[in-house]
Amino acid sequence: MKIFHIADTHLGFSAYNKLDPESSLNQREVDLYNAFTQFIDIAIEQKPDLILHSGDFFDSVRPTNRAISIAMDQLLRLSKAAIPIVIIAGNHSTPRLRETGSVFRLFEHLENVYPVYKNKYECLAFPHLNLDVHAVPHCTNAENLQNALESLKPNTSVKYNIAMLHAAVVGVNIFKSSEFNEQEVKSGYLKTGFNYIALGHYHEFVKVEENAYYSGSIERLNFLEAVHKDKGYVELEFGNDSESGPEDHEIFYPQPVFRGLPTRPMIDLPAIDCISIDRYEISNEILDRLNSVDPVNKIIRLKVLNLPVDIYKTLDFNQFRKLTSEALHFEIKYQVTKDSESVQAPSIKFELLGTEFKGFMENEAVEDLDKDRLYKLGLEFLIGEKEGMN
Ligand SMILES: [Mn+2]
Repeated sequence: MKIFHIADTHLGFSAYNKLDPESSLNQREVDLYNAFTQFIDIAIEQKPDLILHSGDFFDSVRPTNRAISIAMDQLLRLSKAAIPIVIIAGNHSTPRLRETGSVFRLFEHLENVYPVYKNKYECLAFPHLNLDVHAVPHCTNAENLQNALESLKPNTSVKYNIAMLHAAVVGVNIFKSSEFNEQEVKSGYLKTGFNYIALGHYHEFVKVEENAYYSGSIERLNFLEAVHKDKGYVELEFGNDSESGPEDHEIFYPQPVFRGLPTRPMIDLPAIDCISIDRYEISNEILDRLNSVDPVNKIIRLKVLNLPVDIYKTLDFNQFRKLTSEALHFEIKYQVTKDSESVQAPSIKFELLGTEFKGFMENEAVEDLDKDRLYKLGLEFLIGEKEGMN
């Protein structure tokens, strides 16, 4: 028996300005569709007995029509190939209000597609595999989550028990991603009685317990993920000795094999700390860094720290841009300093929103934009105040 575990496909995610030349859609949006479609291609070819999707199927609670239609197309392919897939809701796909409804309801109409999204634990039986899937979706409140976790118990009358969970597991190691509505689960709930626990939420393939793994996301969604080696899915092999029951031997933990999917390169160049170099060499240092990579179709960032404001004003931004014009996305993050003190030092006390924003704008380096106008527009958006207009 072969099982695939995937998670955090974030369909509908988009970023940066470049468009895909073929479809004229946002290139990153297309990248994620492509990665997901490639996974489905592999599944159709290899015919696993079951696919587990551990949440954040879509990037948002209200996916676009396009994201929904691509998802439906791909799930239909699995459905027609009679490959069952269980999908649990993650924090990116759980509406906070019941009235919002869930897009996962649509999936209930597809044969072999089992969405779990109702704020509670559900057990799905696959008798032909002698297997139960115990699924805990993202829950909208702590009480529902607690109830769901307490229902999470292996069924001793089947041979295999698999649990699914979309959460930040907190134990010896902490697998959080610092999102607003992530739910934390103590590692004690990852019980040893399950043959496998398919986790979602943390975007890197990682072992959490002997029987519990995050499969990670299928693309790098921000620069924190630039260091992640590979993106893909997990393949599990359960052997074919379906005659003996679970009480006959010790619990079996399959050895997961990580399978990479092709992703777009994301490079966070080594940061330049201007404190450690001659101030008149800063521009050359930046150029050296930019020349050290082939930028074509890549996502690249460079951080320049402790940059004196007078040097910042002399930098040739056009030259930097030219060097990286073939990148899918390129950004330099400048941390500018005045009078030898960093202006981005964190302040502990928070002022009124307008005051905070003013301070932020004063210290933020703005390239090629009318800073004054940007400040006024920002203020208008943030607090509806039109400064300087009577
Ligand atoms: Mn996610």
